[in-house]
Amino acid sequence: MEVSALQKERYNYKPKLPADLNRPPDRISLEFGAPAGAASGEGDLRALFKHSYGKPPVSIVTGRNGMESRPLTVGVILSGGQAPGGHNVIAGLFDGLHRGHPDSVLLGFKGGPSGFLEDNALEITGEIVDTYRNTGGFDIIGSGRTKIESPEQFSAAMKTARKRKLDAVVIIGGDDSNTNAALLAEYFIDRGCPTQVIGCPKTIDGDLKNEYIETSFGFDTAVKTYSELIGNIERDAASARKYWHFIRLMGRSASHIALECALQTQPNVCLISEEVAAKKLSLEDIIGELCASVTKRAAGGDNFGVVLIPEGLIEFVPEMRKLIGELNDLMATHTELSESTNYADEVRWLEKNLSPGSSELFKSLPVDIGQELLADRDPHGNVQVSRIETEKLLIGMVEEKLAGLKKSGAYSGKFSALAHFFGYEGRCAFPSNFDADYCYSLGFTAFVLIAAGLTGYIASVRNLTAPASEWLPGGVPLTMMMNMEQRHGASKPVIKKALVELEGAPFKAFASMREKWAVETCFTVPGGIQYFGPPEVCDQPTKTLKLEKQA
Ligand code: FBP
Repeated sequence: MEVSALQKERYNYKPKLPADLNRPPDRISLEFGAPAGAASGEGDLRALFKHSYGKPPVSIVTGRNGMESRPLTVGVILSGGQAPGGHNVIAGLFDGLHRGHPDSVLLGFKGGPSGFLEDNALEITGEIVDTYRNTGGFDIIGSGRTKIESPEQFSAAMKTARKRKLDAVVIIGGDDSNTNAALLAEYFIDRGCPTQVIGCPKTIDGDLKNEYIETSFGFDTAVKTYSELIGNIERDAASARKYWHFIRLMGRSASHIALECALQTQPNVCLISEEVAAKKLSLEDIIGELCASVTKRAAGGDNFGVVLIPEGLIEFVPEMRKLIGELNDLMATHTELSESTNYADEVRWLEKNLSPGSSELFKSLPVDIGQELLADRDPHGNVQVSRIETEKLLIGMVEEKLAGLKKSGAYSGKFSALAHFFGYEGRCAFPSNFDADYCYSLGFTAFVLIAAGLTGYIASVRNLTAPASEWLPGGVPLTMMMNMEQRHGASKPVIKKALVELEGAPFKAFASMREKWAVETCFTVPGGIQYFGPPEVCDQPTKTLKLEKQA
């Protein structure tokens, strides 16, 4: 890849580290908390994680540790969707390992967990790391969505770990990948394999967070990138005064991205999937809310506006959830449906096999949406929501309802809508200073946890609304963040996804303003991420994080 002027400057950016990490390795020490269990499912988890359950959380503090410095061989895996800052986790890990001992080796497994199973690795040298510092993307080694599930896969993972004589492997991923990290750590201990396993919290969706993980990395940069684009569209909308922009935003399940973007840009409407599910709102209810904003604004002469839609919305609308669930089951069990390429045949077949309510709903959907709902499933058998153009579905339904209102004389405005989807645009942006610093600190923290001999832990850095020097690094046993959930008919240990809390401060802040935003033009234009300049502009965390910490 060609190197831009900004990239050259970013190579020289020195990520800020918490004071407790910014010391010679023999002055970095660990303080252990009280051994702790999971919030729920303790009995099952204790049985599944015989060796790794009930360990204490640790804080990294300043102090003599008396640890002998020795060269370490560590593997690293990037797992799942790209998130800005992944390269800095690797840079922090690399620098930590080399501060610990200059002969340490870092191996990057290529293309995600499959690279680990197939022992496809690259030695990450200083020269390589230097060309990726503070850059977006995961291209240093690539990523993938393979899950380590079967006994054969666990055994292949152990074979690589033993062959490469790995002291540790760091898995950088979301809730599923970190669940995998916990299972792998337990498996290795059980089989006497000395490789430690450490997780790192990644996902732009922001849904890997809890008491110990304040935010997942990548969320900060992604929401700021989308907010810049939304703000620009808002200004265009207010200038042209002729379009309604319907903007769908990534976020597989949770609506954190849409909510943060709404707090940053103050659109006319932002739908929140978790609220739709809690209030059991139907598609008709949602269209009612959208039309109320359109008609009220039109009455004041404003035939323009901006609507934000979380990509997971479709699965949170009760009747759509039921339809998608039935489609998932039918596609998993009937090859005539999953392998068919003729849409008319599929519709005829579905008419006979869906429940009456779902069949009616399916028939009422535009052909494009029907086809998207029948597209290939992800490796877990779920519909790929990033491929469903919910924004177009909503525009079509709003147009229909407005036509009815026009006939009855209740509306006389003009409605011309444009559809957008922002997702991939934000996943590989240059990490904001926050993500650059946070990720580097996470990587360095992972090194300290490895040097201390821990396994089955996730790197955690807290106190993130304070200046980076006051951040608090540490480690949390992965099993502490787990519970048991029904997945594909079986009870499985998983790290709980953090959805938007309707009682949480970010949602309440939004809910207190949205009636005004729906009618008036209150747009705010945040502008692009600033990498150089005063800290008030360059180093601010998200509004979500600030509101959550204030609460
Ligand atoms: P992760 O949870 O793996 O971080 O990925 C999140 C995400 O960006 C979602 O927002 C989106 O639905 C999905 O990945 C898209 O996946 P893909 O990259 O496979 O198209």
